[in-house]
Order: sequence, then structure tokens, then C-alpha cells
Amino acid sequence: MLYPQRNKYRHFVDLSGFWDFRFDPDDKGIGENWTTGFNISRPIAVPASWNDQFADDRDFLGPAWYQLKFKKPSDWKKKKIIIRFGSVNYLSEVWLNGELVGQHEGGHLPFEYDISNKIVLEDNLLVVRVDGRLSEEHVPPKGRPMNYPQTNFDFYPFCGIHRPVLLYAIPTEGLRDITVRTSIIETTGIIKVSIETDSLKGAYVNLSLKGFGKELNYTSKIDEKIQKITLEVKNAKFWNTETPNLYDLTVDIVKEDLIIDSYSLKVGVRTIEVKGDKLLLNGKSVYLTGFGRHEDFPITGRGYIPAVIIKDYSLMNWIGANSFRTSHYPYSEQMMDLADRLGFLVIDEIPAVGLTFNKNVIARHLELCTQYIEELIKRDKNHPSVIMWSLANEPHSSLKSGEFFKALYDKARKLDNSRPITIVNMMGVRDKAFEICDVLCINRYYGWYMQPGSVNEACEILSKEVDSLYEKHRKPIIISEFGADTIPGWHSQPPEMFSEEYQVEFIKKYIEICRSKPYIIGEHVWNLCDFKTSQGITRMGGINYKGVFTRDRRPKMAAHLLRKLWKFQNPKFKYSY
Ligand code: BDP
Repeated sequence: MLYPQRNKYRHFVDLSGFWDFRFDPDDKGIGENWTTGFNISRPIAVPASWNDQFADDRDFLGPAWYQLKFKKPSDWKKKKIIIRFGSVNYLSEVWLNGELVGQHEGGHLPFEYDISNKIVLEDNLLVVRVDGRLSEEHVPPKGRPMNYPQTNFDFYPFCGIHRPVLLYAIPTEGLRDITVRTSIIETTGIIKVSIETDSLKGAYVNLSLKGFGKELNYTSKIDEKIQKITLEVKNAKFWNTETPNLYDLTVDIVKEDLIIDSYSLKVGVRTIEVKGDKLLLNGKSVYLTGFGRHEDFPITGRGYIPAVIIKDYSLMNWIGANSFRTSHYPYSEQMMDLADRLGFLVIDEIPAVGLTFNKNVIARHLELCTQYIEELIKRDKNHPSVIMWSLANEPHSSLKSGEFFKALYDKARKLDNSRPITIVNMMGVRDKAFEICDVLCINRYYGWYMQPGSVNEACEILSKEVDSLYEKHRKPIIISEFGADTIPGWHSQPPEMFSEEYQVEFIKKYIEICRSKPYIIGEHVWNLCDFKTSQGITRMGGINYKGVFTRDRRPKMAAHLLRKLWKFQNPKFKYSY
């Protein structure tokens, strides 16, 4: 999937701004034809969740309606015109000038519609109905009445148009997709490029790869829908966490001596593989330090805010993190682009959190998870930063999950055989799903939910458990979550739960265990920042306080500890050249 781009042949406009909005508590919008526009409304910011923008109705999850009037740019002639939504949570339906253009399920992945035949030059009216109500059939699913809103997952079910809505124009015939795979032979970088075009028999594709004072060019005649081209870069500058070198690849389509389409892409030459109990980046052992995160910020909820992305990367860099997991859903495309540019390793997760394998929903959940992994790989396949796909976070069952995840794993493997695949688990040694994973990710809270207050006892249990897991599976293990709720400014000596001292002790002792086991290849603290979740007796003020930074990004004591451990006391296999 090619992100919209601006050049001589491709254009886009960002429809972000203030839109018209209204709640539809009686679900009467369709019956009353709001699809053709509605008069009563209030302004809302797009992109952003709707929940915290107003003084009322924070927990209203839908349906709700958005509308926007826009004009088509007058110079977009003879173009294919597409409307693209980066993310809308959860169900969406889109109408243009009263005509339905499409429906989408799932909150964190892009979707787009060809509106060439529906758009007019002046007064276009775009109407979007969004429904974020929770349901057991959805992924992620609704939970039991132990929290409010009733989620089966621990983050607030923010709703709305969360990422930019782009209107874009591309040539009616031209490039449709580009897939890049890289490998390394000694000092040579091998770049395999697959280029998908409309059927343009007789036209040519021109490739140019530029970077580090070199330029490689290649021309090939278009015979098939997909052209496969291999470039060899001698003495290549490889991509890694310390020097995230990126080349500029440009693909031009040339028909009858005229360029008719062009697209540019950043390419990082790197390999990633699991060998024995190690994860190898460019053939060298890499050890992950970092976090599970959330896309979460006051007022804007799960909405895309460029400055927060920059701040989070800056804090992760300050603290010495080299990686993160997109817990528990895919993050924005801009976040992924910056991971490439700044040299972060990403475990890229679909929004499959809280799966129960209940027999009434299992088939629908598998369909949705399959759709999500397809959409995710299509979107993120070209990022050198993506080192692993994660098929789920903490699925509930140990028995039924085997078959479910085998199907999902096979799907992901078929779409991308170049990256390891994992499932982030809480079940432990009995879990069937672990048999198919390439890397074992486990979330552990001994010393918090179990053995509360006793970090030493917790770590003894953890130590034994990881040994038996490794004994059984002989695969590398990442402790993908561990952490303790910590009220900023709350202190105690000796350390007690909820104090900053307890979080420090908890994280320090877990990290000692990680560093004492050669097969543990990563430590991801839960969470980078405090984040909003549903209300419940374990979540004061509806906040999960396991962040090492507050929700407004101020460090707790644990942040300074991590900086010391990650930045200045190098982990066991710190990646270096
Ligand atoms: C883990 C979940 C994560 C929660 C965390 C917690 O993966 O989403 O936020 O527990 O309880 O089990 O803080």
C-alpha cells in the first residue's frame, strides 16, 4: 500500500481540521437521512478521539456522525481520486454526496475508497458514521461488567477519526504497489524490488537508488503486472539501530518516452532472523531495551499528534531504549516512518487483544484477525524498523489457541517470509500457540497481581518459569511486559506498592533476571507512559499508572534507573559495529 505522496504525478490534500459532528444516541441517523448531511451539529477536531473533546458524554461510544464540505482541487484533471482514512475506531461508513462509498471494521489500520466517479468540482459533502460501541464479536472484544466502559482490554476504547483523512490523486494508469526485501552478502546489499502496475505492456519501469554518494539505475520493460528487479549495492551502508542508514529509491513508469507516474521510498538494507536462542540483526545478536506503549494523550485521546510522537521518540532515546512494541494495535504510519529514520526496532502488533476463543465468536475473530494481519503487512512491509509481527496480546485460552494461531501464522508467513512472528502471551508453559512462534514474548506481573509487595519471591518464580519455558521450546524469549502501578510523587522506604521506590525495585530485579539468562533477548517495560483506561477498582481515576513517565511525559524515579541501566550499563548483547 503506497502512502499518498506529492510529486509531479501524485497529489494529496489533508482534510484535517474542524468538522461538523453530532452524537446519535437513538441511532436514527440512517432513518433520517443524515447520510445526505445534517443541520444540527457542533464543531470537532479531526483527527482526534471525540471522547475528551467535550464537557459531556465522555463515555458515549457511538454511533456518531461527522461531516465536511470540501472542493476538489481544480487542477486534478484525468486522475484517479481516492479518499483515505488512516484510522477510524471502530466501525465506519462513508458517504460522498449522499452515495455510500464504503464500510470498514477495525480501529487502527488505513482504508481507502476510489471516489473518482462521485467527486464533483465544487461542493462535495463527506459524511462519516462512526460506531465505537463494544461487542463480543469485535476484535478487540467487549468484556464483563468489571470495568466501565466494559472492555476486555486495559486501555480506554477511544472512538472517532484518529488519523488524517487524505484526499489524493494518482494517474489513472501507473504504479500500484512496491515491495522491497533486502539481504546481505558480505559487504553487498541485495535489494529485491517488486513493482505492481496496471497492465501497461510495452511501458518501462525506471529504478534509481541514491544514497551515500552513489546512484544505481535500472530499466526494465513491463511484461507482467508485477516486475521483479534486483539491485546490488557494493559496500552498502546497512540499516541498524546505531546508524539507521536509508537509501532513496525512486520508481518511474515511462510510457512512450514520457514519465507517467513516479513514487519514492526510503529503503534500509538489513536482515533480521532468529538463530538458536538469538535474534540477529544483520547477522549480529541484538538485545531489545524498550517499552510497550500506547497512542494516548489528554484531550486528543488516541488521535494523531505529531509533537507527541517526537516527544516519545526523544524520551525513548534519552532513556536508552532501542525498541518498542505497538501494543496493542498498529501505530500511525508517521510513527513507523520515524522508527526507520531514528533506528528503532519495532514489534508490530495487530489489534488482537483480549481474545477469548468463545465458540460463538471464534470464527468471526479469526476472520477479523486475518483481515488485520493482511492490512498490517500491506501497510508496513517496507519498514526496516519492523523486525517482528505480533499476532496477539494475551489471548485467553491455552487449548483452542493452537489451531487459531496456526491459521494466522500461516497467513502472515505467506504474506511475508522475511520476519519472525510472535504472540505475546500470559499463559506460560502450557500454551499451544507457543509451539508455532519464532520468538516467545511473555508478559509477567509477579510482584504485582500475584505475590503483591514481594519482588524477591516474584523474581524467584519468574526465574524458574523462564527456564522451564526455554527448556520446553528452545526459542529466544522477550519479557514483553513487566511493571508496577506508580503514583508520581508517592514515596516509601522500605518500598511499598504504588510508590516510586517499589517501581524502581521491581524493574531493577526483573532486569537482573533478564540479564542472567542468555536466551532472554529483550526487556520491554510496561509502560512508557501512564495511560487512560476504563474505570475499575484497580485503576484510580481511570488511569493505568505503570508508566515510567506520567501521561504528560514527566519522568518518575524509574525513568532515571532505566537510563542508567540502558544508556550507561550496556545490556549483554548491545548491538554494535
Ligand atoms: C497486561 C496487558 C496490558 C495491561 C497490563 C496491566 O497486556 O494491556 O495494561 O497487563 O495490567 O496483562 O497493567
